[in-house]
Amino acid sequence: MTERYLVTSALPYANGAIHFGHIVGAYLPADIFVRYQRMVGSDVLFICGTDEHGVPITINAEKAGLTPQAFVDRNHELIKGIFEKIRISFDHFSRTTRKVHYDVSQEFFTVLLKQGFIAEGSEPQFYCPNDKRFLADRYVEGECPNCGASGARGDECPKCGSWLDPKTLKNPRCKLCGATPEARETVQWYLHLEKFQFELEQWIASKNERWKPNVLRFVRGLLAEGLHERSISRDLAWGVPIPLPNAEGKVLYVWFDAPIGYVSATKEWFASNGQPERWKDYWFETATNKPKLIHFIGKDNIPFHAIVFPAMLMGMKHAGIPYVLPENVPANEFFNLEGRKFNKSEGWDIDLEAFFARYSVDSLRYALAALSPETADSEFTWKGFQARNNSELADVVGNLASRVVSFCHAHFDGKVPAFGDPGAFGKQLLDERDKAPRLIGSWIQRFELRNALQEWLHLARLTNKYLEETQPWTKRKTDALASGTSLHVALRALRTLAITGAPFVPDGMQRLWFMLGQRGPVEKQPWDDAIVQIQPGTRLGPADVLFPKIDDAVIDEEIRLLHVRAAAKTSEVAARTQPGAPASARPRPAPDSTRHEHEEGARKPMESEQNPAVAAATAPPVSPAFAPIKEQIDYELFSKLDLRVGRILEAEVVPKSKNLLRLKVDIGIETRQVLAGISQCYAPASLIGRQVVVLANLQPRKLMGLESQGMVLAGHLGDAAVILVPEKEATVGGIVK
Ligand code: B3M
Ligand code: ZN
Repeated sequence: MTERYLVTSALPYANGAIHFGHIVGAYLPADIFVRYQRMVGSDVLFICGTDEHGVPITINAEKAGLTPQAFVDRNHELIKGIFEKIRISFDHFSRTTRKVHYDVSQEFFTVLLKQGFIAEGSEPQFYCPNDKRFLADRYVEGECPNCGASGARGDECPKCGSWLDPKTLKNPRCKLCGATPEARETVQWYLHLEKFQFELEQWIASKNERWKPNVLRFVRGLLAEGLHERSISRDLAWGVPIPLPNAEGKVLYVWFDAPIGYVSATKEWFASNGQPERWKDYWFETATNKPKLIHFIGKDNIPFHAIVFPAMLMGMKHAGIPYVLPENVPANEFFNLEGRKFNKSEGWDIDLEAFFARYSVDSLRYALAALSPETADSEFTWKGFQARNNSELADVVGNLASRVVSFCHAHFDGKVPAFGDPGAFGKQLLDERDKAPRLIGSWIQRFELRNALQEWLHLARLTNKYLEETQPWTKRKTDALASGTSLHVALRALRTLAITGAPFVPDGMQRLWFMLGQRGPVEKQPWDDAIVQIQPGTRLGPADVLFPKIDDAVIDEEIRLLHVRAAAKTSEVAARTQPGAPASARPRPAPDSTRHEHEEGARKPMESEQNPAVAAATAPPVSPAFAPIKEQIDYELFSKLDLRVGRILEAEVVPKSKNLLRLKVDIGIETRQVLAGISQCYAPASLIGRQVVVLANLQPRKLMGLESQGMVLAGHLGDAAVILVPEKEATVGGIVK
């Protein structure tokens, strides 16, 4: 039976560019899953769009000097462009500012209100007397009642990830002006989640085993705490208006309307295809129609996709509208960049334009899928990216393909050679090849892309091993049939690799497909045809380099640039927060431009960085730009310093430290272990071989349990440290004076 799937990826906020963390969380895994489903012949629809409401958007639009609409228009295009580049194959990519979305959202509200799942209430909310407005969500900031971190917002704490009730914030401040807000009574509408507690528990219990353990754990935790009503309206001008006469100036909370975006986008898609009723095939569950709804998201979106939205859908069902509940919510964990969270405002990110100018989409898709944070947080490292590309894609798969195909061109007339006796190893390889599509497919079906790729790579590795053993290159002169048979077996395996690799690395696999003399789009091949034989005599396409290698120097430069950019941002922020800096150079007292709670740096932001206006008013004078000159010393005292030119031999991060590197430095006369607080500016590997200046007669000191035998001289770039190096290569061990 053909399965019917509606696959969604979290609607990205139209609030700026997206980064690898989002891609690996909600978009790439969904795309791979969908491409696979298309190849197995499922009836699958892949839906997404931009989430265009909410306070972060109004705040950032204001900051950019744009209307919210102009701001989201721009970001919608930006985000859409990125998805196209990464070849995310949505069937439809919509927006939550379309009319159809307003209509569907208001319908949900009206139905749930009628059913008594939404009710009106009134409660005190923060109101800023200066700005004369209610402070919804992120317009108010304070300390988190759970973890104590500062910078918690009215709705969420970026530090511990908890879902907050603004009333519980400690020391609340207005995000706009820094004033202490007061509580004022205001009318709101509440979604009574507690009415779904039992139904949700039953439903979640039925998901045992089939859901990822990390998601189940999270959802069970929320259910165990007990659900209660949540306000789903806000006093704002931007959003879907509450469709009631007494609701002037009130809009739906963004998290109420956003998931409805999946429904409205589906509706819009079919309406634009002249089939206005067909959206129901994907959203309504009946005796004869059982669509499977799958939400791909990052872990910070779990409560909304596994509790709130299912509750809303249940409420619609109670009204006789047979919405289907999610079949699965395969949420991924967080994805970091070189040990820190992606954070654009801290310069800790990767410019996508620049990235795609240099590297292929395939290498990115492959590396991200292979590193995907399926069960635990994981990270993108430049070296890891290079290793995946060079030693897996290029060496194992690309090289195999070009070796085999070029040899056939050179010695078998550019055709698939005849097939003789493959021998025991050949039989084993063909056997494994026959099993591979099913194995790879079942991993994808279980959302385990890393395992799927391992299986794929395993087939390529085995093929390489087989060629090493059978040596068609040397056998050609003595036994042409045996040589041809080995190549033939390898070509069969390559054909299987092309089809089963297509959901992951679509461009490379299309080129491989043509290299193998096959026609048409590889993604249109039925998955099961991955084991169809390749016909002897088939004319092969020209040999091609499928996956170019990436040089060490290129990667070292990326690492260096990342650190330089981050340090520059740090010093920019530091400079702007100096009391002497012109007011125009200071950041406006508005929030950062990051889209996601978890993007904010691991580092606790300085008070002055979060809200300079507050810092300037309340903090004691901050350190001036230049420290005063210290007391004079005579030459004799200076000459007591033993400064020498050294060369770094080894460098590694000191585990658990904030910014320490353990260096081994050759200072001519001996080798020293020196600890230096410079890891914010340097990747350890980029330091090896570089010259530094070492204070060699400083008393040894223990840091983090390790002895530091001297000091490496450094200057500062904002908060970070940069090493001082001789202008030209100097003699190692030479005295500095
Ligand atoms: N826009 C949050 C996010 O991008 C939110 C998702 C909505 S999904 C309905 O992580
Ligand atoms: Zn204010």
